[in-house]
Amino acid sequence: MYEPVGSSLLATASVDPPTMGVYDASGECEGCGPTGYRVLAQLLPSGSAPPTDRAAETWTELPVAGGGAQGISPLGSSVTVEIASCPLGSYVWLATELHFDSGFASSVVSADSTLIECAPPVQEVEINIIPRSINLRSHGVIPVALLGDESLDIMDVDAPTLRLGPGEAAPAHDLTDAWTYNDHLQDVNLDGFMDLIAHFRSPETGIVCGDTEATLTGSLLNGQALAGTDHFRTVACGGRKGVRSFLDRVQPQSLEPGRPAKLEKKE
Ligand SMILES: [Ca+2]
Repeated sequence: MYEPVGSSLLATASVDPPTMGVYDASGECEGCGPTGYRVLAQLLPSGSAPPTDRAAETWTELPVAGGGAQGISPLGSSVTVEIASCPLGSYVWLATELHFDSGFASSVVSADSTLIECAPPVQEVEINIIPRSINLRSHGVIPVALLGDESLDIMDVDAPTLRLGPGEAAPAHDLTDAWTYNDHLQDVNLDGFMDLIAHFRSPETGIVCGDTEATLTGSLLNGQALAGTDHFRTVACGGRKGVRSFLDRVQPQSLEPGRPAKLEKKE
């Protein structure tokens, strides 16, 4: 029903066209239904019951792309509601307010059309992939420093959620253990803000020869996502050994131990 787009959320609400009435000779409409509608949105804390306040005037009008809250949309059409930001854990309720020739209805006619959980935007963080050159043939660990600063208290990071690279490698060490975690804290750039150094097994990161950057993702203890990217270069990738290493990765593994996988020849 919704999809996050950057830091905004989109939702769609629509109203089915009612049976229209009949205009008489004087232009008066007998039994005419509403001619349009607009959508209003309200933010409520997570777990709240549906809004009971059905007075449209008291609802916050969040920006609605396509004119929903700003104008009248024809019945049967869809309206996209764009919420630029909302507090963590809050919900957005959409309400439909019908429009008649004489103006908007005095109250919200539908207050439970769509329920959307708000997701906070991803917090950009600064990371430092410590080896500037990565030798993928070494199959070692890649230490990555997540740098704390004015906007990131490193203690707010949910360290076990950190993942590196397209393979989303998890930390090689058990950062849920308090002693292990403390061993990984260090102010690596001597700026007075504590940093966290996590290690990732290079084969698990999905980093391959020729890659020049990798992204560290994870979340804060409050659930907000974080992400940071750093650059490096891969070494020992050229020559026959490099090609061999590449083929080792792309060839399927044999299902039977001890027997190498073979590519089937087409007849
Ligand atoms: Ca630091």
